[in-house]
Amino acid sequence: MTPPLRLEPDRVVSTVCPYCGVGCRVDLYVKNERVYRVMAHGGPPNYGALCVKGRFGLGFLHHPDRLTTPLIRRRKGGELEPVGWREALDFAAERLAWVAAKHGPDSLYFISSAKATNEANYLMQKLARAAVGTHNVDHCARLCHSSSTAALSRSLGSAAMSNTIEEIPLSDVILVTGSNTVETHPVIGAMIKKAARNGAYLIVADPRRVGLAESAHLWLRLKPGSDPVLFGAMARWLVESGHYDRAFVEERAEGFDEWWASVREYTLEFAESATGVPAEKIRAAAERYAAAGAAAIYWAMGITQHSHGVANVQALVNLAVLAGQLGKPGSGLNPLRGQNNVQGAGDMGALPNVYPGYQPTANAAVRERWGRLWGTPQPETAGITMTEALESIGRPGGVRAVYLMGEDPVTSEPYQEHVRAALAQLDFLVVQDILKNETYPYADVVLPAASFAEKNGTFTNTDRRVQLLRPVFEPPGRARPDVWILARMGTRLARLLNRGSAASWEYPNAAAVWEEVRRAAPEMFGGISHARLEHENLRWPCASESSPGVSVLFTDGFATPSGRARLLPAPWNPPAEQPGGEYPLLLSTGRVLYHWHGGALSRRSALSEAYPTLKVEVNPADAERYGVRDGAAVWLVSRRGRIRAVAWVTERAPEGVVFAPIHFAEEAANRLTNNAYDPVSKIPEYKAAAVRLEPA
Ligand SMILES: Nc1nc2c(c(=O)[nH]1)N[C@H]1C(S)=C(S)[C@@H](COP(=O)(O)OP(=O)(O)OC[C@H]3O[C@@H](n4cnc5c(=O)[nH]c(N)nc54)[C@H](O)[C@@H]3O)O[C@H]1N2
Ligand SMILES: Nc1nc2c(c(=O)[nH]1)N[C@H]1C(S)=C(S)[C@@H](COP(=O)(O)OP(=O)(O)OC[C@H]3O[C@@H](n4cnc5c(=O)[nH]c(N)nc54)[C@H](O)[C@@H]3O)O[C@H]1N2
Ligand code: SF4
Ligand SMILES: [Mo]
Repeated sequence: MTPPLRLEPDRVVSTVCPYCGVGCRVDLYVKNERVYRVMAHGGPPNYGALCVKGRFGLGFLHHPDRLTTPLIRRRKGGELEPVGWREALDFAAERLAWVAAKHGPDSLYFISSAKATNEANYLMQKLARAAVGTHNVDHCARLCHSSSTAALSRSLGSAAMSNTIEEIPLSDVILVTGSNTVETHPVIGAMIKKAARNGAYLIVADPRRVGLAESAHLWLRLKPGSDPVLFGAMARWLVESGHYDRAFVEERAEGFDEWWASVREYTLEFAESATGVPAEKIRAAAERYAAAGAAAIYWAMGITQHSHGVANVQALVNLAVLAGQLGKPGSGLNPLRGQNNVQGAGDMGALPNVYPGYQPTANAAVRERWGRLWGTPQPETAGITMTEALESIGRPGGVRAVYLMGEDPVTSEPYQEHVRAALAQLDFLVVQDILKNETYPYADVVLPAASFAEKNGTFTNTDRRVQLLRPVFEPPGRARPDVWILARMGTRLARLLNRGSAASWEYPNAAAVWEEVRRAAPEMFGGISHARLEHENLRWPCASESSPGVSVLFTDGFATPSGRARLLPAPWNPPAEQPGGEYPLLLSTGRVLYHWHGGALSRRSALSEAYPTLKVEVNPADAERYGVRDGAAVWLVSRRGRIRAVAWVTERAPEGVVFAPIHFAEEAANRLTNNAYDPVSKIPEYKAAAVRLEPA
């Protein structure tokens, strides 16, 4: 029950929304130890705005499914039973150490969390690298922007958004592609719509008629998976017609000849046939984009989540470089980061190939430096990605034990049945979460964590803004902050595996962890302290206490070894599974405004009443072809499984494509999806599987 709004709060605490990467500042109004109202705090990054999730989505804090006590399963097949912290931590550490001793450190895998703080992510990768001695650590960015990271890092040397939220009004042209911004980054979506009303030219490239397509001056309804041709043809046309930024390319880029050879075929006519977008619109989009004083590209999962996701991002990078749309306010490349702290989890080195601050694990001098810092030698063997780890379970030399923090692979990884089979084969699984999610039943140890509202620490939003959390409540029952748990696990594993000193795991609080991050990655974080964050807004890179941090990236050079941007071919390949025969439709999966991923958080809040059932978008022509009525129950069937949903017959979906939201664990979209991966980024192909539609 929501008490009346005029209620006098016991206290109002200002903190950060736990849902998306916009990182809105929120004021939580508390009465009788419950949040009864959420208001925007004012100021950046959200300037008074909030979406429904920030406002009405925090009910999970008080939900009966909160984990409140540690649990252990003494024997496979036995029950989970409540125990004290000491017993749970000893039990987990002894078994992890036993697997590491018997099968080697690389038989362990550490899944960190983009929902957890920077400090917790730092400790998770330290647990893997220092206490155990493996680079086997990753987080959900693998399923998300790994394709962006791969392409941006090799071409520009840095993978973060090059512009900031404040620069949205400075762009003359905004190109949004593969991002349903209005529903997934709603506050940024509203800012883009406002910019379009105030004179910016808005181009949207998306197969679906998503919210932003309605506000666009130009909507390019491309066929799913045809992005390299669309953006390759735009870039090719700019060069052919002389509209590209020749001076920029000559002074600041390299690789032109090889790239040019790779787009030979991509004439406007060819692009029209491959993408379904009229040549005239492609030409207009290219010319508008290149002619703008400042033009920014925003993208998300429609670009990255393909078995050729890296090529998709590369095509955007090439376009920006050829048009010279980089390194100026309002002009740049902007991967919209999804989770509240996915930027931070990467920054903290919760990735198999980099230490905190993106220092490469492949570099011996870097490894030596970290070895000195932590007082324990660093592994030379490269780490594997989270998706590779999952595929390796049950195979010779594969992963045998997993430490999982704040991630729900049963709902979020592709091809659910094979994920369940893999988890069931593990020797040992630790689940550290705030709630009973879908993966929890597979756990051998459950460690109850404190939520964002019950701990200290920092989140880094999509435009590199590091923000301080403030505790609103005590954690429920015996739940403890992730940092508290990981530090104790570190002490135990370091001792059992005889790696480094237990003293290096003594942290009185989250701020002490952050101080270690500052010392370890000074160019990025040296100037940022918890104390400064109390009253200042800071972005990385921020090297000194007197610096306010950097907003626009690449103003005077790229972060590549040569300082130049690298143009690279972006080959076009179709999705791994093509519609046809028994499975004539293409399934695209994704999000709606009201819900969050597998629903662990949002479906335990008032949002459940606002959006209670799974609806799949079906184009009217397909509805007629397969005998499906609007509002009727249907089956979606792929080679890997089937789910039941309600049909929403709508022009939002293009003909031949059905769109299913991922938020309903009991009818999980990932029962249908294909475990095909991009060869470089190892991202799953969530945006293309072959399915059929049946009336239920
Ligand atoms: N409400 C809500 N918001 C969220 C989340 C959530 O669960 N719920 N999750 C957060 C996270 S972690 C993330 S990563 C972001 C994701 O944010 P988005 O990427 O905006 O979310 P999706 O629903 O996956 O949308 C993908 C978009 O790509 C389009 N698309 C599909 N296939 C193609 C293609 O082949 N080419 C192109 N160009 N476009 C295509 C789809 O039509 C859709 O508009 O959202 C974040 N925000
Ligand atoms: N078919 C399909 N599948 C997809 C996608 C898609 O578009 N289509 N998108 C992919 C993408 S982009 C992403 S990011 C993933 C997301 O997939 P997940 O990261 O697995 O999804 P979440 O529901 O956000 O799970 C986070 C877990 O963290 C827990 N949690 C929340 N706060 C805390 C905390 O402070 N501490 C701890 N320890 N736990 C906490 C929650 O209870 C929840 O169990 O899904 C991927 N899966
Ligand atoms: S836009 Fe994102 S950060 Fe802001 S209130 Fe909504 S979910 Fe929270
Ligand atoms: Mo994501």
